[in-house]
Amino acid sequence: MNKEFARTLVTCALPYANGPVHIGHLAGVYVPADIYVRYLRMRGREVLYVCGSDEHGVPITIKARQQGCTPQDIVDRYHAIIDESFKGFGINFDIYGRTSSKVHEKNASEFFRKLYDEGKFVTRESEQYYDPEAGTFLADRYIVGTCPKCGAEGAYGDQCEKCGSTLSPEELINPKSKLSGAEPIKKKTTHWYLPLQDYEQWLREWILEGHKEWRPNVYGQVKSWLDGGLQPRAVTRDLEWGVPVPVEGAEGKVLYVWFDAPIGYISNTQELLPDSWEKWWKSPDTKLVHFIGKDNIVFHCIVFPSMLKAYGDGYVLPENVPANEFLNLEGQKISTSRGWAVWAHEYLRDFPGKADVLRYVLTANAPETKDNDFSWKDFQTRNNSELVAIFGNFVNRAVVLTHKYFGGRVPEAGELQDVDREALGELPALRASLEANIEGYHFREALKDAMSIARVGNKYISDCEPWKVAKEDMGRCATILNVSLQICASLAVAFAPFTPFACEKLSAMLRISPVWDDLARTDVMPAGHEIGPAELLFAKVEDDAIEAQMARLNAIRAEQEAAAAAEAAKVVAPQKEEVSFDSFEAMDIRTATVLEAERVPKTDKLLKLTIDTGIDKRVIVSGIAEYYAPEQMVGKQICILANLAPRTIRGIESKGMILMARQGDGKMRFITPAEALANGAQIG
Ligand code: B3M
Ligand code: ZN
Repeated sequence: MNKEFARTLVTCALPYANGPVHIGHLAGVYVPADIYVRYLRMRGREVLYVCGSDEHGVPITIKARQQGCTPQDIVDRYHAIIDESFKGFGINFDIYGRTSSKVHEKNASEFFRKLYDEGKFVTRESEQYYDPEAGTFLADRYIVGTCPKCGAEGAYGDQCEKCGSTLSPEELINPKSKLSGAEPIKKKTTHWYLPLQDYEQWLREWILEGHKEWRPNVYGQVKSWLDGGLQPRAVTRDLEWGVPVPVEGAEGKVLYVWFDAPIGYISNTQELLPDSWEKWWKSPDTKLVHFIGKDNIVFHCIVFPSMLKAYGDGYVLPENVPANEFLNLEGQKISTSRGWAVWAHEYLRDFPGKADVLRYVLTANAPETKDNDFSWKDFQTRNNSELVAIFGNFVNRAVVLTHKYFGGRVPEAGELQDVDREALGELPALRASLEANIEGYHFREALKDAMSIARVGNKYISDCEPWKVAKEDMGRCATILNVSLQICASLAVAFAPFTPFACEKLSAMLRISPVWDDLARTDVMPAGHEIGPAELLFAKVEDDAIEAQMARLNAIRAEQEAAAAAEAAKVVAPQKEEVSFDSFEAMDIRTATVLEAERVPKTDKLLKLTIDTGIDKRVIVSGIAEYYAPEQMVGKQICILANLAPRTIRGIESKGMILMARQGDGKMRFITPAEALANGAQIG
């Protein structure tokens, strides 16, 4: 567990190239991985940082069909967008490859072939849905129908997006092929399966016994999969888009995307280092760490390791899989189909020069142990009252005052006082804590440690007030600024994994090229060293920027609510129990006209209506004030149940009832004859 490794191989989940990446992806996978890698590099460790686009799978083929282009067009477009976004956030992989590459096709194909040749798969025949018109098997996603759980139309064969239920295509009511609209039929097909149950015991020993230090959410998910008993898992699909199954008689079949995608980590390494990739994948001295989101745990902790185990040949297994939970947006689950997301590339467009701010906020709120929420208000607050008001403000004061009093040269420190020693004395423990937290994958806590250093500095300079001291004791002022500048230098190191752009700027401003071991040192800034002009590290985020983001989200929310209301309106109450004709006949239903209407005092819902029933003039108290104002009722012809037993409501005797129609969302309207009739006309 505490083995010393010679090198670290860090992989990030390969994003599907069927859409841009959003803050959920950044917070869950890429920002934490990047912090980790930057930290290791600063510590001089040998690191390889591998990612790439996942360019196979059914959703890509669906998107291509929707847009009338080829799957290749789709992946080309999104691969470029995603690649660009990562760079914009300073996430610079050693390679950002693609699973549609030649190297990958060959590698994944050979991987399958070796397992196939060695008899590591079992085959199974099963019945699967087939589109007789399109002449092709249908992936679950290609079958739509009515959800058996909630009745929503357009549920997919694997999931209903309305109620979130996991489904199988067999459960759908009125299943239809998305390709042709035809009713799918069942047809026999054969696939290859990896018998995961054969690896169960080994997985138990390796993870449940050997990796108790893994995050509880990861360990717990693995345990519950293992306790539930593993099943053979299909590794091929009837589909045209993907890596062809390299076996005779497998025409029209490709490798299942979750079989080929993790092999993509290896392929991308090969692409980058054709001659030395094995050092990264086959040496026991390599520490492999997979950064992923929680929905990928089973694939990285059970399926891929079993594949590697089956393959043999000394492949390394992950030393840790620090999977994160999910990030919500303004209290709602992120949903790409509904547009409920903050897209990485749009953020970079809307907040130029503020990549660090999002990195900071996503780390401060990282969903490390539970789902967490991103809100624009919190984003603004964290920027303005933490990055700007603490970190930025401290650095700015130290640099500006050094220019003001000492011509931009680091002043010599005199004898240190308690307050100086205390401030500097806090740094080593914070450094140690920061290091332990990053090495233990607790990035949120690590960021707090970095921020604590900024707080120490900010408090120190506020307490010492060098701008006042300068009036009477320049020597003391020099000491204070010397100490402040040393803390600034520590900040340039401590924050570098988290906010790399600001730290580059800070180092350039201080004219230093700090290394990790400069963190917490007190002599990084030697007396006489000339610093550059002051520049702001962070700028305030103004209200209008936040309002613009909220306006976009509010519009989506309003659209969702309108759609939900329209759906609710359509819900029809089930038919009531049968009644006899006599019971119906017993009801005296008639036309009548409203003569006067007024609110019943101290109620929200009740109107007192005086009506002409043709038989008499009478009062009916009705609960329609929510829907009609009194003046809207006067003069209207309505229908009433005339012989309902009288009731006293709020001291008013009500004789009869007004007939109202009520739809699924509760909206009510009174019933009026198609053309005016005499009052008292009988209905029935
Ligand atoms: N393409 C990402 C996802 O589930 C998936 C990861 C593959 S990693 C080998 O969103
Ligand atoms: Zn449903």
